[in-house]
Amino acid sequence: MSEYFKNISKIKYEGTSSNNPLSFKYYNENQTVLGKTMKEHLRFATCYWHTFTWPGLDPFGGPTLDRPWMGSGDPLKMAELKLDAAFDFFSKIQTPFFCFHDRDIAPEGSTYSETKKNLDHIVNLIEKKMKDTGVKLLWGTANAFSHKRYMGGASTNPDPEVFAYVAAQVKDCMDVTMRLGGQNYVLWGGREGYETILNTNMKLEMNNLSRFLELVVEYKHKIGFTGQILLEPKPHEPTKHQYDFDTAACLALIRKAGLEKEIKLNIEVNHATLSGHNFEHEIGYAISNDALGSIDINRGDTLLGWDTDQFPNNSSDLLMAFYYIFSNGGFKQGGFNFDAKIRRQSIEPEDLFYAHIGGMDICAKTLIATEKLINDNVIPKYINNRYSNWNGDLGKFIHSKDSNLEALHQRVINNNINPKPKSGQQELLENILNKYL
Ligand code: XLS
Ligand code: NI
Ligand code: NI
Repeated sequence: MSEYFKNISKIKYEGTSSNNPLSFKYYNENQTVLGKTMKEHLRFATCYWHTFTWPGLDPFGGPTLDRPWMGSGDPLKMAELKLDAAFDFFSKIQTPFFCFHDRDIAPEGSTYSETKKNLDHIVNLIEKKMKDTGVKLLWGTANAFSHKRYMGGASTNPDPEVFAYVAAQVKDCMDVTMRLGGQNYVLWGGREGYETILNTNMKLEMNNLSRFLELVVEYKHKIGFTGQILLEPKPHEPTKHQYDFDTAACLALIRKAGLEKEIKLNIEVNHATLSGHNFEHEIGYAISNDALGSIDINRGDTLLGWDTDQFPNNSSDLLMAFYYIFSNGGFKQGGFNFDAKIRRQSIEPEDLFYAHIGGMDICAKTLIATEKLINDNVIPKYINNRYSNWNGDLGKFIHSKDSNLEALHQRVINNNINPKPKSGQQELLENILNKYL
């Protein structure tokens, strides 16, 4: 037990009639939905960075979150204190998983070897905590963006020494992720992009990024890591242009490296919206290309143009994405990571609980609605009907070896083809969907 969360006990399901703010209203981990328990379907993870490492800074103001492990003591002792608080939190909120960056859990030292020593020290303690609490690791990742050595990018840096440095860091982080039984390893570019084309060799940078992906996959096989390797799209922030802009751009990078069988995607709600898409578009695009690996569940703010990383709180933002995910079998190795942070005025320990409770409840509520939507079979009925002619003669002919532009030209003339437009029925479908929200 940690001192910090000592006044809060394990959060229980109490249903919608409860007025206890420290209880779940919808998330009932053992409730069966679509043939599995909520816990098995949702595979929630708490993230270490926003929840335990972010001190409440914004570009105009310093830290607002007064946490015992953010004091000025010995950094390694502080990391131990943070670890106690984190595992106490995981056990009380009951997300079965957690996620981390190497630098969230252990501080950098003055040399690479010292940094590695710090990491190993903390990982030994994490291993024990995981054993004692049963909390598992959804994924690990390397922070290759905070330190100034990465200001010009990591694998896309103009300096090959930075490439070598991030390669070393990712090797260690993959080792640690594997040792802790991580089910995925995530690569988020951070600064794998550029600020101005005036100083940038784009072709070289993109080739280097491709080489980096190759090295990661090669190492995965070398050590026998059985988790998924995931790339996380984000259009900008911190850099102006990022090579991993959205799902489509990431798939182009992965295919350029010939790694489409090896790398899948970790899709984040707020990154989807920043790239000018909505979450369901990014999910649908990934699933249509067999590339969905896991999700970072959060939300942005339609009035703010940056990554606000708020906790999700609205079923209508999530329903169609959930529908896509769960009508395609849900996650096996992936899960729902709360890559989300409380607002900087939410300074009490309880605020961290309210945030996660709200996020878990809205996902549970949406999952229940998704079950009904899937079982009622309304959407496939409309979609199948809309595309049904593709099962007919002409549809089959178009995909056959005998078809070509001339043959199709001939058919239009011979069969007097004259397509009649049909309604897309969008408003009707929106009204139907409303019944499920
Ligand atoms: C930042 C990203 C980051 C990744 C992990 O915007 O979402 O948190 O998920 O590096
Ligand atoms: Ni984000
Ligand atoms: Ni993320």
